[in-house]
Amino acid sequence: MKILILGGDGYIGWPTAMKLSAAGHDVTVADNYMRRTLMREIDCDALVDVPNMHERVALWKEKTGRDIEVRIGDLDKWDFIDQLFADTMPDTIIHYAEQPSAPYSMLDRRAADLTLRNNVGVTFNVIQAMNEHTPKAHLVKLGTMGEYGTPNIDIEEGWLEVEHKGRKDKFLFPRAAGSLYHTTKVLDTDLLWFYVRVWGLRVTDLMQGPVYGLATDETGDDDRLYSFLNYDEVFGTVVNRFMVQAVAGYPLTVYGKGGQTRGYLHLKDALQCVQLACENPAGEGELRVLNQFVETFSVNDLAGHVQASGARLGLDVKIENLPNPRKEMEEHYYNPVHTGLLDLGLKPTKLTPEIMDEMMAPIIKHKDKIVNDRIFRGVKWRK
Ligand code: USQ
Repeated sequence: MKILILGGDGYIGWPTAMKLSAAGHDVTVADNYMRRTLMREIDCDALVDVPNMHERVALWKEKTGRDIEVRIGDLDKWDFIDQLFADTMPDTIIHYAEQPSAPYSMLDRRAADLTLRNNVGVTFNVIQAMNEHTPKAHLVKLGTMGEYGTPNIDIEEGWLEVEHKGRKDKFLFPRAAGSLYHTTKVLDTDLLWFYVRVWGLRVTDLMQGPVYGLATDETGDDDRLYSFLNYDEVFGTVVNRFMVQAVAGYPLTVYGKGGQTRGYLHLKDALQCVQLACENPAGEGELRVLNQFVETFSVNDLAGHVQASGARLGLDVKIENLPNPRKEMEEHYYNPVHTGLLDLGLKPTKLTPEIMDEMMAPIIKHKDKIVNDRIFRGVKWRK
């Protein structure tokens, strides 16, 4: 397939490009380096240096002999995306091109504005570009489990059948996002659902939980091919942060009571899921929603797993409960369905002690680069 990856420089974007290229697909990546720009602005950095896109594809070519095409530009600008679609005419579009951080979206008015406009604006442009150039193509859009929030009932896979006053109908599962970032993903889903109904687009919305890990089948232990490993509060997600904190001797930053429960997955599984979605497309006029995670943990469970791994590796890991800077439930019911991707063939990687210890290795190797001051800054949801 001809696959266009929007946001191909990101934490999941670049590993996806390598995975699909290795599987024999013809891959083009587009990115405007927004994550790098924002990281510089807020003074944080990935733990392992990340070469730019042109350097990355050159390394990939040297390693595998395969070509990946790179386009640098802003997908929120119609001229750029219009030309990109006209030149590449993709069969499948993977859309990751969004500001991905919940804390960043809550930082200040300007960051909120950028998140809202970029995320919804790019999704709108993708829909328009598909309609203009590739109306039969399949869009694989990265959503988030955070669109559902933490309701006191089981979370279904995208849709809910409702019986009301003796009649039945099916609706998108109620959404109650916990940050502006998560809310932009709800808005994306609504835009997509509208154009699926009206224009008959084919769309898969992947409701992904927090991802962890760095090495994939394609990187092996070649540091130069690694993605961004962020451990700062804004761009780092909780498991990656806890592992870096453990290595740095910084007490694990559990927010509030630590009963917050989410569905997690390894980066390798995120790639499997995206590949399965691409290779088994949604039908014409279908918005297929898949819940993308393999197991649920509370923050306390995760802190326990990282502490245990630290003990096996000779690190004395402490845990600290900090006042929660976010507004979220710290004890709640959480039982989301996640059978769609398993039915498509997902082989889950569980967070076993072996996987945990294996993920700590590159962090220990780059320990000297950890800057403790970047770990916690307390971005509050409400000032
Ligand atoms: N948490 C802590 N301590 C920390 C960091 C986080 O207790 O040092 C807690 C948070 O309060 C939250 C949970 O861990 O309850 C997960 O936080 P996170 O920062 O790992 O994830 P989140 O901000 O929700 O966002 C991440 C990705 C986002 C993706 C989302 C999936 O950045 O792109 O959409 O995970 S989900 O969480 O299911 O909405």
